Amino acid sequence: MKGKNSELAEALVNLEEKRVLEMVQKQLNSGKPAREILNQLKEGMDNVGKKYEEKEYFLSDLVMAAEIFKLAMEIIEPKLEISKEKEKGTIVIGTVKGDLHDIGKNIMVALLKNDGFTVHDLGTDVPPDEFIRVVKREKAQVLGLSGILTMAVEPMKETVETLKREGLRKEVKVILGGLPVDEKWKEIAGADAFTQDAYEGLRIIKEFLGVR
Ligand code: B12
Repeated sequence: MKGKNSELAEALVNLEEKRVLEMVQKQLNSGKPAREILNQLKEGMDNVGKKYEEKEYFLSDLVMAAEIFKLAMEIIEPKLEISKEKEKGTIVIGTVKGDLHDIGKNIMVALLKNDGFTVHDLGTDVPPDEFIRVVKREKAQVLGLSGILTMAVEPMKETVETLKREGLRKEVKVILGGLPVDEKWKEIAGADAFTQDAYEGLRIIKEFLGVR
């Protein structure tokens, strides 16, 4: 298992677009669950990030890796299990102000939609007021805030504060997602939950809404 895992991750780290896409297709054809394939790609992305941190890779390499990840997602997304049930609940989601990373958020959106939730994806660099405007308009039960940069904790906090000011905090559950989020971020931002994993995010959101 490990060997195969790292082979796909390795191909992404080496920015071998054709190989990555072929391997994703092959694994899907052989019946491997989308979740396992996504985990391998995420492992590759983490290693790309490390190489960038160690100055072995440049920004252009990050962009390239992100591009390959997106193409792989296009192959995987139609194969995600589609729920027959609809109207499980309404979620507003986006990447917070100042942060342009959206690969992880897009995975979360894909999983939620495939599970039958109504999702309003506001994209990246979303100001607090915009989140709250759409939460109100759509009468959303859950607000999902994504942030990958360390500075994202501040706009997350600001967004929850805006929600409070508008008197909506009690009705709307807030979940944080992204690479740096942890218990401490949850406390600072005043959120209800956090996760670094989209499948766990799906489980938590279902728990919030009391659906299966
Ligand atoms: C790809 C990438 C980019 C791409 C982004 C492309 C895109 N469309 O997203 C590009 C090249 C544009 C980019 C730009 C930058 N990046 Co960048 N990037 C990365 C990289 C390599 C991978 C991020 C990623 O996509 N991971 C894969 C996804 C699947 O994982 P994930 O985001 O954690 O998501 C999972 C969960 O967290 C969860 N999840 C995510 N969102 C949500 C939301 C909810 C509600 C829930 C429940 C769950 C959930 O589900 C996902 C699946 O399980 C990371 C390194 C790393 N190790 O992560 C650096 C990294 C995040 N980048 C970094 C930096 C510094 C930058 C730049 C400032 C570089 C520059 N000098 O310009 C800019 C910032 C631009 C900005 N203002 O945002 C740093 C951040 C440092 C810090 N401490 O803040 C990192 C850590 C690299 C590093 N080690 O130095 N980057």
